[in-house]
Amino acid sequence: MTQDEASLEARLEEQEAFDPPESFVEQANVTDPGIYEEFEENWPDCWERAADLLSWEESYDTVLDDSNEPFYEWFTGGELNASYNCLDRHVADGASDRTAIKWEGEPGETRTYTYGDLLAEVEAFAATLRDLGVEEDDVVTLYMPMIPELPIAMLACARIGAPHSVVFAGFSADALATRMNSADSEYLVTCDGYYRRGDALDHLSKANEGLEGVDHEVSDVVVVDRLGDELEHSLSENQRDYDELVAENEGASVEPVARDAEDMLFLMYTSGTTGKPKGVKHTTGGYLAYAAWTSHSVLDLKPEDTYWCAADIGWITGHSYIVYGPLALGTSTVMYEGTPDYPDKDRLWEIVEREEVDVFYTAPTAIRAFMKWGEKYPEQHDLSSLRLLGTVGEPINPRAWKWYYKHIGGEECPIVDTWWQTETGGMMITTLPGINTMKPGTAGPPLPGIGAQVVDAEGAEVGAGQAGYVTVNKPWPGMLRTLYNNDERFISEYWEEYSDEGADEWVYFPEDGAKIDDDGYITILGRVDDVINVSGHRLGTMEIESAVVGVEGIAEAAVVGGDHEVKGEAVYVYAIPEDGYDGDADLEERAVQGILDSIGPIAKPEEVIFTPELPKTRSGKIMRRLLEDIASGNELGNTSTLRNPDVVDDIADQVDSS
Ligand code: 6R9
Repeated sequence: MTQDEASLEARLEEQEAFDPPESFVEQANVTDPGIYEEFEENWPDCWERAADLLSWEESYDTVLDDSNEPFYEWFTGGELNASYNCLDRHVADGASDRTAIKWEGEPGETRTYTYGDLLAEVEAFAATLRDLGVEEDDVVTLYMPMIPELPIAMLACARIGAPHSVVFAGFSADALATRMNSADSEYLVTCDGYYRRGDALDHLSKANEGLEGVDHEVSDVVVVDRLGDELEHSLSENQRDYDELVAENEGASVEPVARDAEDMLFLMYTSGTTGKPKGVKHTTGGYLAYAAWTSHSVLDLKPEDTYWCAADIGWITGHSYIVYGPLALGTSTVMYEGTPDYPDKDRLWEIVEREEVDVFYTAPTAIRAFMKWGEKYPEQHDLSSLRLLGTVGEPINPRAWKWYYKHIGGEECPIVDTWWQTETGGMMITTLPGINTMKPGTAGPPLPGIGAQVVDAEGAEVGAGQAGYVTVNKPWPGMLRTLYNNDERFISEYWEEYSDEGADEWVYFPEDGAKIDDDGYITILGRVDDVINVSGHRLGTMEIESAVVGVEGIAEAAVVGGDHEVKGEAVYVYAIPEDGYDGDADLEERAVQGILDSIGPIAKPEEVIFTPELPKTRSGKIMRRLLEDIASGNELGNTSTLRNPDVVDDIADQVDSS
């Protein structure tokens, strides 16, 4: 490092606030700081600004209907179709030849779908779904990796008014079955396999195994042939080849079905406090308007941009910010199938350079991995096409923020640190890149019109510098409407905690801890429930615990998150063997396998620690906090109030990091 570079590095390390570069502000979609006040004064009608980004088949009568709180309804009386908004209207505007999706397979092949191509294939697949018997409001499950047929299938479902439920391809067969059962879904679209770090992975066998656990009849299953001859697979009687079906319907014209604004667009399962995943319901009007609005105002997307959100469509980030938001705005969106380190650790930067990506959105866990690999990888590439960077999924530490700012953004791109959730549909707390000063490690103020606050246990706002909990005291268009078939759980999970008794004010509780500063910037501290965040993926510890306890030979288990340099948090399992299984050499392997079978490799534990007892309070509660500290290698506080303080040292001795 030269002396100049060293002093630059030192300056960067100390700098606590960064203003967006002039060159960015000059071209930004939203630059008037008055927008905060405007939304405040004009609430809820301010949300017409979001709705105006869409084309409505029938215009709405009411912006917000709050007659049945907390079952809010948005843009009621309005009718629209999401696939029309993402495709037809751009084609009608003369953008037929503009790239809609630029896909890159891990082995390096690419496919470009223009808006015209995408519309044609979506119509052909929509016709196929109809041939298979899919009707409006039938839930279609899509168990697919990052291949173009996934967004095609999503948009085809949207076109005919059939809600989709995408199940992340990394989830296990059991997880697929649980979600299909919960949603009574009779239709499945899947594929033969996909590539991961050079290997062809078999996906169809997993899908088939999952189907065995489905408790109702499943109609024809559509299988995309991703791997060709790479992996032999045979289709059973009710399985149909995607390419053949689409070829049969080539040139089909399928009118987009006019959906009520409040009709379900999709379901997305996510983890919560209990062992059962929750089916989050999102709607056609509010969700799409919100995804488009935040893509416009926060990601600053423009139709001529090439934009890349390096997430998986199997999670909400991919739904809102690979598919619906960018396509609603007519932007070109990049999709990449594989891992960032294959064939080498510069894969993403190679794509950014080649595709001249303008806006790039990823997770802090990825940034920490890039940092660990070193700046020599981005340095091999010209990243000057980038204009804006974003992060999502977990808190980003200032050091990773600054690394991203300097080595990826070349100190010329603002960074938006966007806090939101599956349930919120889109971004909620973040700076607006054309307006606000950025503070590394701090997401920023709530977006205009968003009533996010930091409160204490009683619901009173905390003062600057103090920690508390995030709440949201006003509804917003992208919010979940309910949990599928479970209005009661919707209320108990999200509203009961902070809403008044007999509620004349309803307050949404996202279960995140946070603090707030003098400028009203919110720093998210992480989940306060039994959810852990592994590499930006949300996992329920209770789900993992029930998988472990289901293993023969395990009597009791506690699962917690421990700090991890790259993943943010990692899974630690503490388990008590049943009598007679103590010292069983296979027990650990079976415990791990139990987790892989019930959830998938994302939940694979860092360590399984066997112990004759778990540390418990005198009232018999497992001391999870203590187990977290042990896993994280933290100093352990006073343990004398435990019923069984002796077990603590035994356990701590076994854990690698302590
Ligand atoms: C979009 C998404 C939601 C949880 C959320 C919070 C954490 C998300 C964050 C963040 C700090 C950010 N989270 N963004 N924490 N800073 N910018 O990730 O949805 O999978 O439902 O997870 O992720 O804890 O509650 P989801």
